[in-house]
Amino acid sequence: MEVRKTLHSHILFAALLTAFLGFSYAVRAQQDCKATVGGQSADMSKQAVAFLPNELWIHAGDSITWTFASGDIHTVTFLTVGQVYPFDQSLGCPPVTPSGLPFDGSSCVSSAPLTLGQTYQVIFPTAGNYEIVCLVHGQMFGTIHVLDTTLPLPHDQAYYDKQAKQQLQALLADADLQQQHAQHHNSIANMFSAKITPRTAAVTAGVGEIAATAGGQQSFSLVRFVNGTVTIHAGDTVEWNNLDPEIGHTITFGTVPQDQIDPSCSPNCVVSTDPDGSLHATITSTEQNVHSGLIAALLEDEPGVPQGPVAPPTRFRITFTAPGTYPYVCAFHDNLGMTGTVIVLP
Ligand SMILES: [Cu+2]
Repeated sequence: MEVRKTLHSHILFAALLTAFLGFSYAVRAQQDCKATVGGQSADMSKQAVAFLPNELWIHAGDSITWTFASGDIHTVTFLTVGQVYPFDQSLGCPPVTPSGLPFDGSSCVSSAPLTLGQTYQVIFPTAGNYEIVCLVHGQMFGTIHVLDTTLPLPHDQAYYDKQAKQQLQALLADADLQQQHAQHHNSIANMFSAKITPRTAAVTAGVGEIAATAGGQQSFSLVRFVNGTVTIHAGDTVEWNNLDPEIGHTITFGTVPQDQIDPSCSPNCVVSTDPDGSLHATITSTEQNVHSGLIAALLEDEPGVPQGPVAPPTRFRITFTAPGTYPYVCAFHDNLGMTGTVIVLP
């Protein structure tokens, strides 16, 4: 009974699809390929910002179901050729489209930002080569090759499963190297900062690295404040920077504000700009809420996009005047455990 019902709905679906597309559609077994979006280490500190794998070959009429595998959010999005990459990921391409719709290049489809355990399916009725993008991470993309049903497929599901696993391992394996890299940068930052302000401590908010396959780009991110617990004396300044080419972070003390992109400080304090472009706040009490806004490594230049000012802010400094314990978080990644503490001694 149930089998017949399923079969019936499949035939009905194929008939509807044929009618919808307006051409003769040979009814054949539709394959559903499985792939993964993102991946992470057990403690969530290491994030693979990648489609895994990021290149697949399927037949026209087949579908792909992506399973999201990280606490960090991503989208599965197919834009049309010529469409501008949208700024607000929550709006979709726009709009956010339901799982299970066809994409043939004529109008965009996009999941909402999704996380661990959620799935999203897209059907590809028309042969062609399509780019898959993540609206959260500009350097996370891949290619879907949709071949005519008469052509053989170069790989099977077992191959893609193996590739997904290998690519995930390769990205996450960079972690130890990157951590050392960050610690090295910390000592360098200390040296340079010491020339600006006596007794300046430095913290790296995240480290990342971009990798590529022939089908697109993937990246690794260490989503942690490296040496995030610092002990200083009243009057000292701590400087945070971000060495991740892909992911932005915040340095947030107290309540996370509504506007997470722009810097803010309350009550009775301001975030000012140092002569070198760095943001700078002074905290006089543990009761104050200080938010850096988005801190990122300087963005790459994009062909066709006019040269803008040096943006976004790449460093955040706070001068602490009162002894006490000051916990802080990254407002974007506190769910992944990205936290730190500044201990201010007299
Ligand atoms: Cu973060």
